[in-house]
Amino acid sequence: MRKLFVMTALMLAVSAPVMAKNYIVKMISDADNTRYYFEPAALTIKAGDTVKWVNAQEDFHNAAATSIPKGAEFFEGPMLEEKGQSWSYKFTKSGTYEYECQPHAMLGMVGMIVVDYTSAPEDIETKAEE
Ligand SMILES: [Cu+2]
Repeated sequence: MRKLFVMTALMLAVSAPVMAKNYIVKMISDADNTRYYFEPAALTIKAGDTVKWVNAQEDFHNAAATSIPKGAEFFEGPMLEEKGQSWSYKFTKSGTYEYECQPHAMLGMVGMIVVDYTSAPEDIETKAEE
């Protein structure tokens, strides 16, 4: 009986679906110090997880991919203009994603999401300049 219980528990553990997680990245404006940044700027997640970018102040921000794992999608979130507005993206392909806030990229507002593992250099696709 005990053996059966252990076997059943093992089977349940193997077949239980892995719960996808949700992460939040804040978009922060510190205009007094001319600092615009994502918090956290770097995040490691798993394939199937979702990242939600939240505008922390009344300012313009978005999140647009600049380099992605080959075969993934160059995501480009809409411009968020009000405090509390957010945009979510579900990462399904493993590898390294780099992104920027387009209005503040020149001020260093960039971020990185690593999904499962860091991409090898030859597996990264960089967005062509527009
Ligand atoms: Cu910004």
